[in-house]
Amino acid sequence: DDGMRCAAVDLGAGSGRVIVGERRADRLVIDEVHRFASPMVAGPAAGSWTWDVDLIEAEIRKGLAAAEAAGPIDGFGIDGWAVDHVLLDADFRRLGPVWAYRDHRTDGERERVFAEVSRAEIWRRTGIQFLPFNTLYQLTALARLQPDLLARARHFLMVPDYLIFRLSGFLANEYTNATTTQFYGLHGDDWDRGLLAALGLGRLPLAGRPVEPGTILGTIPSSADPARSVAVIAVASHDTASAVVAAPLSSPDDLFVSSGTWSLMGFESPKAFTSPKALRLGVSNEGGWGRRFRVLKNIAGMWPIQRIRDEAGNPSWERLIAAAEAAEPWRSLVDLDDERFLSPPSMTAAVEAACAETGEPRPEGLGALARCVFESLALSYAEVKRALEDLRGRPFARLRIVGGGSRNRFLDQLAADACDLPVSAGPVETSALGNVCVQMIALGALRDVDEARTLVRRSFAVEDFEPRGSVPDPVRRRFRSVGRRHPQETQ
Ligand code: LFR
Repeated sequence: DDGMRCAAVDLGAGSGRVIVGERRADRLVIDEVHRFASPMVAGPAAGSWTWDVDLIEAEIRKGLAAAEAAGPIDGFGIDGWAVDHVLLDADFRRLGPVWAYRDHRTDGERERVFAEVSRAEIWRRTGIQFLPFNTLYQLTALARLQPDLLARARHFLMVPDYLIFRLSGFLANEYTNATTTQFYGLHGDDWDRGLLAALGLGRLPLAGRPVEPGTILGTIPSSADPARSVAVIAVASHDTASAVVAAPLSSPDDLFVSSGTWSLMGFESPKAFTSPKALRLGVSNEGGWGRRFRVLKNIAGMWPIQRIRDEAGNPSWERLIAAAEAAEPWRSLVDLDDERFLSPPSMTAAVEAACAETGEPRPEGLGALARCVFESLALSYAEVKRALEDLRGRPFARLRIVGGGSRNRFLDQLAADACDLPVSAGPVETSALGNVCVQMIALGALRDVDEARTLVRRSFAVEDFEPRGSVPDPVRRRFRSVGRRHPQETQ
């Protein structure tokens, strides 16, 4: 299987890339053949956000052509951010815009749903964290606001499923992404049609049971050489699921953070945690490759600092991080997981307002603002680490930070300090790597995820950070008191 080449499309909320992964002897070599911006686009109403999926599709086509121009490819797969979906009519035409999960339509929707079906019941059935924008609430909002669209829908697809359909004609829902909808039933291991029916969504046009990651959907002719065929593979199409496939986890005591727009902190487990305690701690049991659950929590991630950077006129990351390093430590703290930071008109103003409300000093200047955000993020990591340890009843021994955010060495060190754990940072392109690995498993070039991780470990260096033990207890206490953490815990 030496020389097998797979093209991985990895879609982040903001940018996408097409990467070719090639097996060369005992190494995996990757080549980024195309990268493009795919920002959220202002939608028809105020505070409304959508995705330009036509642009994303066109960029993917360019990327695949570039991949094939560099040599024949054996397979391709698409992974991307979760939760957002596409509805198609009987003629396979898209119905309405593709709403982005930060759109304000779902504000308050969760609470309206709980009046029909309780949180405890939804939790028992799905084991999924109550994010305000889960597909479930997007669909109940749609049923309320634009019932005609739902009535005309004949196909329901998640965004990566939709793009696979556009590129190949194969229609399928993939399992890992399906679990993020919050209407995938943990117990029946299939869509939870009963839950949907109880919420007036009984006619949502779901195809059969979602396919497993690693399913070869079929083949299409290569655009470079029509005599060759390319396998179209349903990978672990949720980007976080793909990232975890390729995260170089080497012990059950490894804790991961998949660091991108969001920071997803968690661990792998053969069983889901669905106790009332798990509900109280606000964790999620997302589906992973080979039915290994990703027991994790969404933490704000890089989004707030990306927004602040934009609002400051896009200084380089180097300058921004250097300014943060030069600012006074532990001066202003905010709870970035407060939902006010999901989609505010100005992130800078939102941080300043939060500081004013909790009596934290106002961060003066970009360095202080960035430091406040990085330190608050690291302290969130520490809180979630504690919650996950409490849940599984065992401490973690190492934190593995993977994904684009792992390049931020300042934050890696803060994470080590706040979590009091050694940190290994990297690889950066883990989602694309996991995408490639699942393709290679499907095509028989890799045995399983364990072999994939061994290959990743051999092929990509990681950087280690030791904790310096420098987070004073009063800082941790202050952080807990500024946080109106996990609002669902109080309901
Ligand atoms: C990360 C991610 C998270 C999901 C969020 C919204 O890119 O996929 O796992 O909670 O985006 O889809």
